[in-house]
Amino acid sequence: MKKTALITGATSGIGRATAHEFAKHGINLILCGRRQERLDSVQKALSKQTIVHTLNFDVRDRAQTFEAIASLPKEFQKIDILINNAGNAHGLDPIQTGNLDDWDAMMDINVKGLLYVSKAIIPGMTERKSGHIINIGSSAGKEVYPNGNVYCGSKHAVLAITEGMRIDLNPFGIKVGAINPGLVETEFSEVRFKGDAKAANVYKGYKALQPEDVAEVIYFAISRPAHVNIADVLMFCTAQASSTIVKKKL
Ligand code: NDP
Ligand code: 8X3
Repeated sequence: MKKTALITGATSGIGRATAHEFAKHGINLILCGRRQERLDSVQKALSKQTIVHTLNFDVRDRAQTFEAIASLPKEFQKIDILINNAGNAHGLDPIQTGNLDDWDAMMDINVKGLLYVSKAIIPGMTERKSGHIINIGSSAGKEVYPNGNVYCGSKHAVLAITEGMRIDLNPFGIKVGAINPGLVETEFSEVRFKGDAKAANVYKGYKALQPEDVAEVIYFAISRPAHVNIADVLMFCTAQASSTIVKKKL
């Protein structure tokens, strides 16, 4: 029987690549994001391979999130796989000069948004006593780097929440895991630097992970046999050794 996956942040980067990877394997898709034209174009591209439904909502908005998920047509209501991917860094500033709006965005999207989406979907999984949740953390959730303060805090929170989910959902046979990439070449740095030209330099001089590399690992995790749960993965591009050590070809 075909499975259904809901992917947040499916309009770009890792989420969009995961949608493509899942479509290749015939998984039914619920794709989420705020940019409707992007949702439409991903839906159009993947509809030849699988059935796709899109949901436009801001994960920061609790009511919108619950309403969107409650609005799913019958054939999409049984969600087998949840990929909590929506998120970004906003700013890269020392704690003493950090911007409060950036801090709110990171905690509200990366942490509270993930919780709202999970809260809307987990009851169906516990009722059916099956399901699989993958939270997209980060190497920043394992290692704090200079000026990363609040983003790193949000991703450490994602890891703690992942572990908590795995413990609490264990009696229901629900799998929970985190995939934690290092530098991935997506729109992430454009968002972090708010369109500033320095975003273009982040992935220069070495080959960063590509979103498809992460999508393949996510698919690996969700395609293991029933008794296997990939609990935690840290993945870097070969040039990266830690959050602060990247071998550039200069
Ligand atoms: P992108 O900027 O390319 O994609 C971010 C996605 O999140 C977009 O689809 C965006 O959709 C969605 N999103 C952002 N804010 C909201 C919101 N308020 N409500 C709903 N959706 C939202 O970045 P990545 O693909 O790189 O990031 C995906 C995840 O991977 C994030 O959690 C990030 O922290 C994590 N990550 C990224 C790494 C990297 O180096 N790129 C490394 C490690 C982890 P839309 O704007 O349409 O709403
Ligand atoms: C994204 C990777 O190193 O910019 O989570 O924090 S990093």
